[in-house]
Amino acid sequence: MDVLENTTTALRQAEHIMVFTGAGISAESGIPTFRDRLTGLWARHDPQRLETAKAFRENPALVWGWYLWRRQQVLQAQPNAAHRAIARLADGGRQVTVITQNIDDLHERAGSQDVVHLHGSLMIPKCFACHRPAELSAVEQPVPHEGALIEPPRCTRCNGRLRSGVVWFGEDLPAGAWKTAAQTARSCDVMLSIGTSGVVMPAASLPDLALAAGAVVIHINPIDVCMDEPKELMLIGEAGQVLPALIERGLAR
Ligand code: BV8
Ligand code: ZN
Repeated sequence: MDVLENTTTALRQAEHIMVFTGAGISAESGIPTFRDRLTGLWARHDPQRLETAKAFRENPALVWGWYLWRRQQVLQAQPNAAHRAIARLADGGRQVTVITQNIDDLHERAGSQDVVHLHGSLMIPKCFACHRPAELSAVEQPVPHEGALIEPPRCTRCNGRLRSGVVWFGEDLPAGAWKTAAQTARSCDVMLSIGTSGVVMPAASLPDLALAAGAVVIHINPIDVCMDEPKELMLIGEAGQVLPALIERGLAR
């Protein structure tokens, strides 16, 4: 049987589907990924200078400004056909768990429920000192351009600086999020692994956990990221092009 038939059969027979996404699923919404050579964020920035607590300590205005700029991009973006197809997947009466590495809210805006954010969210800043969540709406600041230096607002409880609510390199993942993700990987029948280069750990170990537990893992990516394990399938293409047709076929039982 060919890959399309295998993926359709796996989806039709699945009772519990894990959807695991990376930056690639938001690429067609205009949100830059990290590693894509020309357009990726890391082609222009060193993540160690912007995505660590040390970077924030050394230059809070640069890091705060950078996350405000990225949040502004997300607010100006729309969910794409891939996000919408995933939201429709739950209509088929199956259990669908969305676990994302992304810090945008495009899955939620497309209608997916209970999305698990392994690496936090751009939408909920918190205090760097006491970790109290803050209302970003209370600190709206216009971001003139990428790289703008913007002094972070202060925590109303302890006067510490506010920081982005994302997980930086060297920081632990939210305990509940990682526990849910690992449990889901071990119990799902099918994992759709969409738009991820599989580099950042421990998130990148989730497809291996699923394969080790006997699930079928279907990768969707313009680049072949398959490790050629027996129950791995590779659909080469952009998520916005591939997913809608795959979900329609998979939903029809
Ligand atoms: C941790 C939020 C325990 C922030 C992110 C030394 C010290 C400490 C830790 C480490 C260390 N060395 C290594 C580590 C572990 C480290 C790590 O993995 N580093 C890597 C660089 C090797 N991990 C951590 O630090 C994690 N914490 O380990 O805690 C600990 C604690 C203390 C001490 C030791 C250990 C925390 C990692 C979380 C980092 N935060 N995001 C922000 O966004 O600014 S990571 C960020 O990068 C994303 O969330 C995502 O996870 C990752 C990027 O990966 P992708 O999403 O896959 O995106 P990428 O651009 O790479 O790929 C896009 C893909 O899409 C490509 O394949 C492309 O082909 C494809 N694509 C493009 N277009 C489309 C498409 N696909 C489909 N359709 C399209 N249209
Ligand atoms: Zn505080």
